[in-house]
Amino acid sequence: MAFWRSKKEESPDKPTTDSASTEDGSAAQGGEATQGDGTGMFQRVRQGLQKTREVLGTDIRDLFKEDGRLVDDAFLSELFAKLVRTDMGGGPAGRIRDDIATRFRARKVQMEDVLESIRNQTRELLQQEHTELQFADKAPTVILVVGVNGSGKTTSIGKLANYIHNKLGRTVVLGAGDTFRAAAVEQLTVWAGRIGCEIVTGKPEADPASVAYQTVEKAVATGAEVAIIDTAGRLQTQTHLMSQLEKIRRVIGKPVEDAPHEVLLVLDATSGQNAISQAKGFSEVAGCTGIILAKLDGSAKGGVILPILEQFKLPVKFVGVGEGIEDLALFDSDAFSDALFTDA
Ligand SMILES: Nc1nc2c(ncn2[C@@H]2O[C@H](COP(=O)(O)OP(=O)(O)OP(=O)(O)O)[C@@H](O)[C@H]2O)c(=O)[nH]1
Ligand SMILES: [Mg+2]
Repeated sequence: MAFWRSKKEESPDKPTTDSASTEDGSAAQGGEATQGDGTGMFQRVRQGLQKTREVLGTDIRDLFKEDGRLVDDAFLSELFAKLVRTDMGGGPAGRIRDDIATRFRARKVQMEDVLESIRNQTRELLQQEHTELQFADKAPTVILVVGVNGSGKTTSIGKLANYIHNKLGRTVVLGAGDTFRAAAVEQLTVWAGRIGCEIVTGKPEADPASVAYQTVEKAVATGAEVAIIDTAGRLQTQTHLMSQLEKIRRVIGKPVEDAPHEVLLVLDATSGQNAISQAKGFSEVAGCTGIILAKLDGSAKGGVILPILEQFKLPVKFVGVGEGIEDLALFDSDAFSDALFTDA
C-alpha cells in the first residue's frame, strides 16, 4: 500500500514530477502505487524536510571552508555539535562522528565523505519493521488516535481517513471522541464531509468512551471496514485523562473483541526533543502500536525521528508534511534519508 515507497527505484537526483500529480486522488491501491504517485509523494516529503536539509547542509558546508579537513578531536567535536542541531540526538550523532574518526583520523576528510557517512548511518538507524497499517482479519479495523494537545491528531485523522477511504477504498467511520471542545467535533465533521465518510458525534461533554463505543458499533452495523477514533489531547501526568483512555480501550473491545487494532500516537515534529519526553507515557498506558510524526514540514529538526525510534521502540508509520488532505505519507526509511540529504 505504498504510494511513497516506489521512490526506492528512483535516483534521488532525478527530477521529480510536480507534487500536484497526487492531488487528483487517483488510486494508489494497496501495493499498486504508480510511479507518479510515489515520486510525487517523495517530492512532498522532500519539501517537508527542506528546513532540516538546509540547516544540515549549511552546517556541514561551514565545516569545509577549506578543501578537506584534518580529522582531529577539534573537528570531530565541531561535527558532533552540528549534527545534534538537527535534533537527531547524541547517540546517532556520536555514531556518525565515530564512523568518521575510525575511517579518517589524522587524515584529511572531504565534505562528500561526511555526507555519505551521515546518509549511510541514518539509513541504517531508520530501518524498522511493521511500518504498514495493520488491518484486522475481520472488519472493522479499529484505530485509536492519541497524543498531547495540539500535536496534530485531528488533522492526521482527516488525512489518514482520506487515504484509507478514498485511496485504499476501504469504508471509514470517524468517531469524534474529543467531546471537551465543540470545535473539535466541528473540525472532524468538516473532514468527514471532505472525505465523504460517516462520522459519529456525541452530545457536548458526552463520555468519550461512549462515543468511541458507538463509533465501533456503527462500523459493525453498517459494515464499514475501518473505524478511526479521535481523542482529546492529554498529558501523561493527567491521571484521570489517562484512565479515560484505558476506559476507551476497554469499551471498544466489547463490540469488536480484539479492538483496538492500532493505537497511533501523534507526535509534533516541531517540538523537537520535547515531544519525546512529553509523550513517552502514552506508549505504555495507551498501548500504542505506531507513531504518526506530524508537522515535519514546519520543522528544521527532522532528525528528531532518530531518538523517537530509539526511545519509543515503535514504528513511525506515517509522516505529516502539511495541513492539506494529501499531506500524509507512509514512512519509508530509504526515502526519508534521501529526502534529508539530497541537496546537502
Ligand atoms: N504544517 C503542518 N501543520 C499541521 C500538520 N498537522 C497538523 N497541523 C496543524 O496543527 C494544528 C493542530 O492540529 P490539530 O489536528 O487540531 O491537533 P490536535 O492534536 O487534534 O489538537 P487538540 O485536539 O487540540 O489536542 C492545526 O493548525 C493543524 O492544521 C502538519 O503535518 N503540518
Ligand atoms: Mg483534535
